[in-house]
Amino acid sequence: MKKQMVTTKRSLTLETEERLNQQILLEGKSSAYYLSMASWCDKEGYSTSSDFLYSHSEEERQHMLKLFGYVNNAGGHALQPEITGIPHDFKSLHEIFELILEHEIEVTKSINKLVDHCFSIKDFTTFHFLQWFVLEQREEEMLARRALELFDIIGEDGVGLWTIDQEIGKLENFVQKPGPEGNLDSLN
Ligand code: OFO
Repeated sequence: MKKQMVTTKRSLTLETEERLNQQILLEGKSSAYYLSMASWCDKEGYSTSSDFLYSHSEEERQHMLKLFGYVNNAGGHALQPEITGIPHDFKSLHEIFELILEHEIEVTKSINKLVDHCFSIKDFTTFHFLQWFVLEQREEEMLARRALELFDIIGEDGVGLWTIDQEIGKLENFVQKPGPEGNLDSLN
């Protein structure tokens, strides 16, 4: 078989590659987590929340693929993550959004650590690439907080839960997303 010529010269350090692969794992987990939540909502009849979470799961997969593209284009190797330990059962719709907010806060911390690492080693290319994720996390946390506010404002009694489910479908209208190629203009 013909041997491929691969240059090992690159700016991306092995440590940064490893950290980016850890972030890939986290984004993959987010996608699987939200898929599991979407399925639970579907089964329980929260159809709007279910649609919202199916599409959110897909969005997380796109976040993961954005990192795949960056790592491989920088001369590294993006690794398909092994994802285990995703729960399938949840107590309530309210619990789901509590868990989403907690999870997104963890993702924000992870992105911040990654950005801090890149800054400390003067890897400004990766630092710049990650700014899209920094802004995205602000939106992700806001979305989960808005969802939880619906429970406080509307209340769960009577048709409350049904109304909350409907309103969750409108949440995407509140947030502006960074552009697909990391264009940050829409957020400024
Ligand atoms: Fe990828 O933003 Fe949520 O996790």
